[in-house]
Amino acid sequence: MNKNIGRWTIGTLILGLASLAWAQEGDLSPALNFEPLPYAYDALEPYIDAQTLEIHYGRHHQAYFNNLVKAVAGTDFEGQPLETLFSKISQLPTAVRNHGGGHWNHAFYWKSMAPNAGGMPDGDLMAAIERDFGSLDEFKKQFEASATGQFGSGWAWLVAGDGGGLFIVSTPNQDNPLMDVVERRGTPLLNLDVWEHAYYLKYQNKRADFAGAFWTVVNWPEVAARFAAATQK
Ligand code: MN3
Repeated sequence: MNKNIGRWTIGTLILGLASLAWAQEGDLSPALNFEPLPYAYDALEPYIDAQTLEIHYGRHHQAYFNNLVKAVAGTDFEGQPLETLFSKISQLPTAVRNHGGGHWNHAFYWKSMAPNAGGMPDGDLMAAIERDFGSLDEFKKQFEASATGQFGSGWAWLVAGDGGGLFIVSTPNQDNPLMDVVERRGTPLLNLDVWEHAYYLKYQNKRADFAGAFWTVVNWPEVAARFAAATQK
């Protein structure tokens, strides 16, 4: 075979495969994007061990995402933003609620944490926390109580209501405060996964220890940006 033709054929094949891979990702709704984890698996050590994070992101979150893609494929819901679906989730199939929530909640959770984070919020967010909970310590206490008190699997949330007032809720399974099935809806600012898969390898049954140590990795600048966006609506 002519060497140049050989090179050309291999080059075309590689380009073809690359564009095929791109097309498969690009064909998904923009709302359905499985984003890379924003840090390395060991980046949240010692709070979250690398093995837990790898399994949590690579298997649990990936499975919610894959199942969500299957659940909406070929339906009217395909291509609609998840936030729109959540606002009428009581009328949609359970698979969309469970896997849509599962995907959205985890994507939000990864960004709620950061390496070398923690510390304290400041500015308008801190002022709102002090206004609505009395102090940062009291807020933390109530948030941890919500995380610990959620029976079975679920999430704890800090939420901004319509008027910008802050409140704490917990939700079962993969529900979230954007869904029309929760008692009190609002804009999520911060969430903590209290499914056992989030902590069991390191903390076993000690969910309270896991919730208490959460503050060492909370990405307060991200929470503040969410709060600013929520109050500008
Ligand atoms: Mn989880």
